Amino acid sequence: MNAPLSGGQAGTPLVGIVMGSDSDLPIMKKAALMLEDLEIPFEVTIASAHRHPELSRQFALGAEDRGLKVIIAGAGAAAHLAGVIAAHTWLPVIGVPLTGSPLGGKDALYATVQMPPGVPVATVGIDGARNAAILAAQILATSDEGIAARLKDYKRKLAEGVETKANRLAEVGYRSYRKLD
Ligand code: RP5
Repeated sequence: MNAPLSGGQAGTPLVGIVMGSDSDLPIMKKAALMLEDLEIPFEVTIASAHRHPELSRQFALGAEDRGLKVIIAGAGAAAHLAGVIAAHTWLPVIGVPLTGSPLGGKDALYATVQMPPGVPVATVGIDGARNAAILAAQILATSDEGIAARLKDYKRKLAEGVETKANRLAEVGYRSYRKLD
């Protein structure tokens, strides 16, 4: 039993994005878009630690053979997906706790981050799908000069954005300043 996979960039996927439900896609899509920007091939699918544990297990067990180097797993509520994936592979797993439940994501945060010793999940902030993609890229960049160069460029643009805002604030003053998009 294999999860049907949807791809991103051309080439063998290096990052696997998996989420607990299609209702997670609006947030998890941000990870996919970030990986696209960084030109990193990835796959995307849905599994569920509770509703379809076998599919989640098979996704994790096959990840290494599919060529994945990092897995990003997002889920909301009692979010055990990232932990279950981490239990079935030695590949680094980045967990994305998601909002949407009546507890607003704190439940997912605790469920994702608080793993037992020996089975870590590198957990980003609530709804931090974009950061998960950047962290995945940083892991890949330790052995890929092209990804490292694109990451450096991304970080340079972030810094330029701060300077642009600081210069504009100095120019127009805090009373007239309007937030930039
Ligand atoms: C979690 O339950 C999913 O990751 C999702 O965040 C939440 C709700 O799922 P749906 O009822 O929308 O399918 O397992």
